Amino acid sequence: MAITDKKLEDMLATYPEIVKKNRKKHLLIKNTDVAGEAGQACQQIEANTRTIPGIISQRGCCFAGCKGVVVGPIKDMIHIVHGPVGCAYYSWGTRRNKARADDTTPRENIYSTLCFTTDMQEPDIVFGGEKKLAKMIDEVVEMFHPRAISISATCPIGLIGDDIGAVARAAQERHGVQVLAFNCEGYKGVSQSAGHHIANNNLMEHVIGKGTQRKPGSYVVNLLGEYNIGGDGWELERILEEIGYTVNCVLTGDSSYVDIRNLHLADLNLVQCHRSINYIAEMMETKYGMPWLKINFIGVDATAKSLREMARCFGDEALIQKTEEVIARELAIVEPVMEHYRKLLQGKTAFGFVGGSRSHHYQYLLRDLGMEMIVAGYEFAHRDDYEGRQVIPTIKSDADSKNIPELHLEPDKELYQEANVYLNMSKEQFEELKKKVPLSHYEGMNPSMKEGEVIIDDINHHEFEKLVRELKPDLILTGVRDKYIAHKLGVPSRQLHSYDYTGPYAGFNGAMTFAKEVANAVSTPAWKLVTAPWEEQTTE
Ligand code: CFM
Repeated sequence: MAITDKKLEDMLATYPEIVKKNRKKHLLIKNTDVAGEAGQACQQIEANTRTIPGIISQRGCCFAGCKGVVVGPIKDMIHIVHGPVGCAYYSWGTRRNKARADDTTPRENIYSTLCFTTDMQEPDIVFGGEKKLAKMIDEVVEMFHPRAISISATCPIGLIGDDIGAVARAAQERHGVQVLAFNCEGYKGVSQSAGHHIANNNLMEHVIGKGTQRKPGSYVVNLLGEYNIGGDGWELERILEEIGYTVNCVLTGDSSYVDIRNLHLADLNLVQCHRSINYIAEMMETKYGMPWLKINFIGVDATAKSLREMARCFGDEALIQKTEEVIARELAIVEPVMEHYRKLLQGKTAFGFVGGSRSHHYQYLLRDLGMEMIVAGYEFAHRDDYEGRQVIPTIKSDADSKNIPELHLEPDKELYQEANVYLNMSKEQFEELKKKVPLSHYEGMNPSMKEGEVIIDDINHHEFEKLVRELKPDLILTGVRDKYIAHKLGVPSRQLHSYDYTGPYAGFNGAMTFAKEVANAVSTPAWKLVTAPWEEQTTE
């Protein structure tokens, strides 16, 4: 069932004029005939701008994006949250970035990433928290001997002006352990996306490129923007290693500080989540010349396609052959399972409102099951995640985006190599390759959606409810908070940040898990027993 412009107008009708005008720009019905301004390939959408105060959105803060998403999973560091304990609560147990026990450090008995907070109290806010922070660093060094330490600042730290950079430098000198200071106060930027950028900058400037150990192997790759939620990264490592790749480092799912230092000692960067990590991919291309390839390992066909594109990058016949062998062997197992669930799910519809990449990636997995995501949106993505990277130069920066520093890097005098050298081919071959595979490019969500489907940025509860009522999807791929709204409206959901504590969903094994869980969710009769609010109402 398609939606009309009129219905979307009705949905916005309840807003005051100024809000209506704003929200209209975050919303479109896919129509290939209407390209964006200035001859762009697809319709323009507004994104990465402030949520209107008073509207409940699904976004997080800058601190969440820096500490919670990018830095927090690095397992051989100690992560210090400099702020009140309430902020630090958000550091524990909220995101399922799984990690194997790290038994190569002196802290071999620790089986989890470690995070502490300075627990800023009122006197610390009044008189400053720098001494408290310095003392905490001394204590964690003595007790845990971490390889490195991160300090992430939460809102009050920026407000009172603690100089966490100076504390970090002094501690680094005292202990000979690298201490990274992240000025990722929650209020910076408009969402967690600002925190991704701050984390990317700091890792790029102070960690990446400092190591000297290249792992053995002819095809050494980094997997960027993969956070090992529910073990996704492990499933991908399984497949990649079987084909013959060496996975140098996964950024940052189950990653270690040591591996991140050696990130530049690989042949190719693979980018799974473009939103959170495209800065590092691009900066490494500038500084080291390392090529990057946008891949998507969510979905059976998408995974096979990405593996084939990777093999093409190396252009090695043996690798191409081995890739085909592994794909064939995996498909023999996966396809019958998918076929079984496809019978239950064919023709069903879904909505997807997740973060900054999953609402696109999961469209492929749903299509493997005969399902279609008819309404899709991101919480905090930028226009390039919707429209493709080519729009980046046209995105107007505003006061919020200017708040986040851009690093201006030069090619490294010793380590820079041409991209074709990384991939062991002539320049001509490399130019040919670029025409065939998405090197240094991401096409965004819009091109993969079908005519008449809805794209909506930073959706709120009112719009969510209206769209559900109008289009009655069979499934909603949700965030942490809107999951329960879906349920109250009588629609099953899968929560795509933590996978409702199952997983993995990536790769071939992940697709089977997802298929089973979606089939279970959609076919349970319980949803028919829920009375949606509008079913109780006789008038609006
Ligand atoms: Fe990237 Fe992520 Fe996502 Fe993201 Fe996130 Fe996440 Fe996400 Mo939750 S890094 S943008 S900030 S894929 S934590 S692992 S699930 S919102 S869609």
